[in-house]
Amino acid sequence: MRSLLLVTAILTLPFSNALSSGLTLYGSQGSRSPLVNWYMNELGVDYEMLPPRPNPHPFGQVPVLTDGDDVIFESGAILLHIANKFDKAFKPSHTPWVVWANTCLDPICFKENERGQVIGTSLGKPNRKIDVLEEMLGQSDFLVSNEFSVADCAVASYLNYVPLFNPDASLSSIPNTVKYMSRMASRPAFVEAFGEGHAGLVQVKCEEFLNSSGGPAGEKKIFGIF
Ligand SMILES: N[C@@H](CCC(=O)N[C@@H](CS)C(=O)NCC(=O)O)C(=O)O
Repeated sequence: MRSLLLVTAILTLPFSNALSSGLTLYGSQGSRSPLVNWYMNELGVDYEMLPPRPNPHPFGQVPVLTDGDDVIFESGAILLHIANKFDKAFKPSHTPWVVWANTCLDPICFKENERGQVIGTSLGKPNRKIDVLEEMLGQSDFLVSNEFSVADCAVASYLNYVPLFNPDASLSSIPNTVKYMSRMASRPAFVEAFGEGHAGLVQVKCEEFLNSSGGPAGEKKIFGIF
């Protein structure tokens, strides 16, 4: 009887490891919080997910993460907190990409009006930084040391929002970046975080961009299976 009670107690324990990790993420799939979900899914970190509001962000925004009593806001800061705490492969050379995504790539990907609404994108138009990124992604599948890292979570998340917010944008001038976007969107942890709709749209748009990029015909044909 005693052991039955013990087994019952164990089986009814809250198996949401979220309770044991002490991490709570506030956000929703329509916001930029999924970039944090993506990274935590990749690492297998458990967390509790709560809706965007009410939340403890000082400006009421999302994403915001609580770790015990600590409140961490700004998506890049959240990624770096998770990296420091849980990612055994985290390296100093990943940090600049996370900061770059928030400070430099964000305004390239999203042109906003004074009310913060996205009204366009500069991605796909001539840009010195994107040209460098395009060249790098022609030589490596990932941003740092040819291994998936938090750097990719930060950068690819922003890139992959572009087709969602700007359905008319053309990225056919940056095929290596487009292939990278597609590779990242095919990762199961990405699909789980952003949702099948978002991931599927990225794939469809990437295929369109590559088919109109004017690259060699053979390259167009193999898209989708690289
Ligand atoms: N730089 C911030 C931006 C946060 C942000 O703009 N969040 C949006 C959703 S993606 C938001 O909460 N908007 C509602 C508001 O500003 O009240 C970050 O990277 O976390």
